[in-house]
Amino acid sequence: MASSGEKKLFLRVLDGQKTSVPPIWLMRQAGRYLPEYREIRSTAASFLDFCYTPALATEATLQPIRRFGFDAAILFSDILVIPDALGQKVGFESGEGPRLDPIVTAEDLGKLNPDILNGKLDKVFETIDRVKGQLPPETTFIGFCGAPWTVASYMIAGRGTPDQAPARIFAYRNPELFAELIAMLVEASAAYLVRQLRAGVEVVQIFDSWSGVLPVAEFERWCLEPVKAIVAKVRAELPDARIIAFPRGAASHMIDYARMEGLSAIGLDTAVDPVWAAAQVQVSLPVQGNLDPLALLAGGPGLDEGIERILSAFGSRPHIFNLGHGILPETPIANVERLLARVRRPA
Ligand code: 1CP
Repeated sequence: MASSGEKKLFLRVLDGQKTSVPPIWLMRQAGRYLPEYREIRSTAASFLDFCYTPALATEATLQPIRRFGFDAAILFSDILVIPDALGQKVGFESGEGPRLDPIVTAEDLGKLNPDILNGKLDKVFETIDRVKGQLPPETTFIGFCGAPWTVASYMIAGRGTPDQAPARIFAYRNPELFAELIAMLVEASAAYLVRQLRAGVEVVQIFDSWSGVLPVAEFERWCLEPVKAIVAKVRAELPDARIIAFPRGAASHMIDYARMEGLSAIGLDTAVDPVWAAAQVQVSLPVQGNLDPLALLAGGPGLDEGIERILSAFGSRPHIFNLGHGILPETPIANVERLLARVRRPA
């Protein structure tokens, strides 16, 4: 790591420092809005093959850094490599998203192999090793996993859905079985994040992309408690681990997430009012977010106003600039350039 005098901008903010210009990266910053990604993507038979080919995953991780010089690179992979490594059948239909053999019965669950470090993810760790050697010295390296509820919701439904209804119904009807699945994912995710950190990522983000669909009791049981358990397990092994949590759509429950022990930053989704968040989230916890991906896609004055609102709300606290959810494939490159120029303009 760089000596303290030259600690990376992103890490300074995660360690609680307020900086005059916030570090910036974008969720899903590698991907289809980049022509250079589309070009290499077409060389792999399937999306999972792409993720498990270190040369390709390394290149996809580095592409947005080369083009834009973001302050952080995020490992190119997917949250669904966990079910894949557990032994569930996972595939991606081009243009339509993931398809998994759904978990329906106790027997389906019993067939999974809870040992996540069984070799299946070795190519991911090899990618981390390769990227680490090629990142510019000022760029921070982020690893990630999906939160147990979010990953479980795909494991039960077998695909993306508008509101994760299949997993919600399953959890109401079979709470004990669902709790077993969540417990398995807590263990697997903690082991996976520790292994990523040991391989060379400097920060991990836990994506709870579907935390916003649950009522409060279920939110506490299936989102908050499992993520708390992961954070505690990772920190028990690696006390200095830096961990960002992103509870998308959690609305005011976001505060419960933000108060959990051991987080380094909280990711805010598009709908969170930055002024409200600046007042509610303890100043000691850095915040990350939360420009509307559609404002970035649209460009123009709407984009400029959105950027200014966020910069001004978080101007006096540690802040990492990001979107409130992933960048959309139709986003013009010029708008990303404009965003960077505005965020990084001299104060
Ligand atoms: O066609 C393609 O190239 C595949 C599209 C794609 C990409 C580029 C998928 C399929 N996954 C990814 C990469 C990815 N996914 C990254 C790494 C790159 C980066 O951020 O730059 C990350 C962090 C993810 C995480 C991910 N996958 C999440 C959590 C974040 C979020 O956006 O909410 C989720 C929910 C997934 C599942 C998934 N994988 C892919 C798709 C299309 C989906 C969504 C499925 C759905 O709900 O319909």
